[in-house]
Amino acid sequence: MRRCFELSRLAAGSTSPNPLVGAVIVHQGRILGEGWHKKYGGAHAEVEAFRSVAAEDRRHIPESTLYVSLEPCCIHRNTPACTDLIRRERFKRVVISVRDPHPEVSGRGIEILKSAGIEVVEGVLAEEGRELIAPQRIYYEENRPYILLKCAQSANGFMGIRGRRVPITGALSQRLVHRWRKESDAILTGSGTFIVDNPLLTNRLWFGESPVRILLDRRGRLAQILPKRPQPHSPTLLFSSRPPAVPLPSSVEWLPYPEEPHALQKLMQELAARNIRRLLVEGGAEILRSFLQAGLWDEIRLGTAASSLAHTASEKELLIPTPQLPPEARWEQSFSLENDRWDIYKRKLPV
Ligand code: AOF
Ligand code: ZN
Repeated sequence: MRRCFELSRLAAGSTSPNPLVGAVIVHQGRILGEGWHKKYGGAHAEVEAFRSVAAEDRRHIPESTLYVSLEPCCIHRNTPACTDLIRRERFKRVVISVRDPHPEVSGRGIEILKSAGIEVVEGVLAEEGRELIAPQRIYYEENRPYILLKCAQSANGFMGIRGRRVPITGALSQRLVHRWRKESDAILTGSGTFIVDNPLLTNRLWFGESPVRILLDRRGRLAQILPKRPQPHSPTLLFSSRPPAVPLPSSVEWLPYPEEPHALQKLMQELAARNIRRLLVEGGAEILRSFLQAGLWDEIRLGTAASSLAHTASEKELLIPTPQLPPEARWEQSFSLENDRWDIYKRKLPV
């Protein structure tokens, strides 16, 4: 099952709105085939694993176990139902980590296999399996994307200096963040950060694609600025309180910033409707605070540099302190990268 998880993650960032899924076919302790769902619309993990089995090994399948990180699907959408393949090839046993949260599949896939006389085991490494499909679970349960807050701070706990672009973490951390961008469906930032840092918000330092860009512009300042700056090709959603007075670049779509107390929730629903399942929030402090206050977060990745932020006496007033971590933040792991330390916190998922 661990191998299934490992395989599934090779497609991080490419399967949305579908989950990451990995599958392994085992016969008498020998792996006959492996596969994972590589891209949305493409073959499912079970099919990929089946196709990878050598012709001379096919005869062993009725005596083999299929390990799969997610309950096999029983609906024909982009691809035929995996339960059909499993029954047709007469697998002996199917070992599953977790049920598919898709309401048309959940539990039905397992029932279909069992009624065909196939032995089914579920719940293997279920905690990790659940974690893998957290974006899909959150979509069905809360109608929003999985929200990952990224934050970089100096050793003395500041994210920067108001109005100035200050690098905090190092080059390797930057590359890692680009990897996280690739693994996300969308990346979100606020107008303050956009104006001061002028970030491209694309993935340039890791293989793979760039996410959709989302700009939150509560004060309606960005429509004027966007056409003056070279824009990347990645599609951009500009949520702004004011309709643009000037033509926007063709890659930019304007959407109204809802004027209501639960604006951020509304916005997350809009993203969910657009098939965004993993959202990376890259500050600034004000945006991070809004997400934290609204309880709209699942994971926090906090990078801390080894050095303190140097500033002049007059800049002291302008230092931006890191928002406080919420009490529900549960530390999960830490690692070092050059001179930076990264701490990963998660909000415990309801079981
Ligand atoms: C599996 N194995 O590898 C994946 C599954 O037709 P689609 O590709 O849009 O898939 C729709 C359903 O399949 C949906 O329930 C989704 O959760 C599940 N994904 N299922 O058996 C896989 N990716
Ligand atoms: Zn399937």
